[in-house]
Amino acid sequence: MFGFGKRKKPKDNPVEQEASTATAPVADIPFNPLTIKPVEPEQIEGAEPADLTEKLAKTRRGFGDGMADFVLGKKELDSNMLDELETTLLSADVGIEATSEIIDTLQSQITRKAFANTEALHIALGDIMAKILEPCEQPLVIDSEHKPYVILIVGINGAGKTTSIGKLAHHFQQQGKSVLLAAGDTFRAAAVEQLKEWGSRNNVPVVAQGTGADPASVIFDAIESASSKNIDVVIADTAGRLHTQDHLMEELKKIKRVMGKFDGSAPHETLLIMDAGFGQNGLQQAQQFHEAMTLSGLAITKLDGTAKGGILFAIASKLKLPIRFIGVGEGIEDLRPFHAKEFVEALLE
Ligand SMILES: Nc1nc2c(ncn2[C@@H]2O[C@H](COP(=O)(O)OP(=O)(O)O)[C@@H](O)[C@H]2O)c(=O)[nH]1
Ligand SMILES: [Mg+2]
Repeated sequence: MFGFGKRKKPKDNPVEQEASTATAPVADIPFNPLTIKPVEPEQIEGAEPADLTEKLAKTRRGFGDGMADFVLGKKELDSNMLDELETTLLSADVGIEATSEIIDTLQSQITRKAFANTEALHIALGDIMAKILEPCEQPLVIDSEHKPYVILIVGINGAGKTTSIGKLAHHFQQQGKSVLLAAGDTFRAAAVEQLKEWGSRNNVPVVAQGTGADPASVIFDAIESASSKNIDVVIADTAGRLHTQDHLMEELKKIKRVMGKFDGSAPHETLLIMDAGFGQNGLQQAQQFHEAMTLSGLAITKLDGTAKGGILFAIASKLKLPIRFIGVGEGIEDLRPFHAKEFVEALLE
C-alpha cells in the first residue's frame, strides 16, 4: 500500500485530544490575524488518518466487495462473469463509457487467454481501472511564482466547499505555506461564521464583510491584504446557490474578472467541489461550471458516505479534468491528494 497520509502518532492520547478539540469553544483559541503560524498537525487532531480502504467502505460494498467475490470466488472465466461485472460497475455510477472500456479490455484479454486464473484477472482489472484514472492524477502544486497563489472555490450548496477550504488551509500549512481565507459566500451569515471557525482552528486570517456584501469586493480585499502581508496562498469561498443558476454563474464570473484586476493571472486554480453522492447528476453540474468558469481541478467530497465512488471513473472518461483531492470525512485530515492506484487498491484489495 501507499504511505500517503500516514504520519507519526502523537504522544498524547488521541481520544482525549479529539474530545478536547470537539468541546473547545472556537472563541477560546487565540487568534491574531497578523500572525500566521504553521500549525502542527498534533495541535489540531490527535488520531492518525484512517486507512483509505476503511474510508471507502460504502463504495467498496457497492462494487469493491462484489467484484472481489465475483472474480476471486469463481473457477471459470466466462461471459456470465463479465455481465455481472458490467452490472456492478454501472450500478456504482462508473458510467457507460468507463464501464465499456473496462469490459472490452477484459474481454479482449480473455479472448487472448491472457489469464491463467481468476486471480490474474483480478489484477488485470485493477490495472485497467487505474489506467482510466491515472490521467486525472495531477496534484495541486502551489507555484511560488504567484504570490499570493489564488484558489477560487466553486460548487453548489452543501457540496463541501467551506469544509474543504478548512482542510485545504491545513494541507498547505503542513507544506509550510501561509494561508489567508476569503469569505466570498456573503449570501448567508452562517457561511461566514463557518469559515471564520475554520480560520481559528487553523490559526489563519479570514477576510470577511457582512452578509450581502459584494463577494467580488471581499475577495479583492483579501488578495490585497494577503499580498501586503506576503502570504503564500489565498483560498476564496463562494456561495453555491443564488436566485437562479444563471445568477450564480454571473457572480462567479464577476469574481474572476475582479481578481484579474489585481493579478492578471489570478485565479491560479479554479477548483470545483463536487459531492460524490450526486453520482451522474454531478457530472452535468461539473460540465456547467466548467463551461462558465474554465475549471482547473476538482475535489470530490463525501466519498466516505456514498456507494457512488465509481463516479471518479466517469469523471475521468468524460470530463478529463484533474482530480486534485478526494474528501473522505469531516475531519481536518480527511481531504487527501488523489492517487489513482491507491484509490483502486482501496476499492479492490
Ligand atoms: N462525510 C463527509 N462529510 C463532508 C465531507 N465534506 C464536507 N462534508 C459535510 O458536508 C456538509 C456541507 O459542507 P459545507 O462545507 O458547509 O458545504 P458548502 O455549502 O459547499 O460550503 C457539512 O456538514 C460537512 O461537514 C466529506 O468528505 N465527508
Ligand atoms: Mg459554504
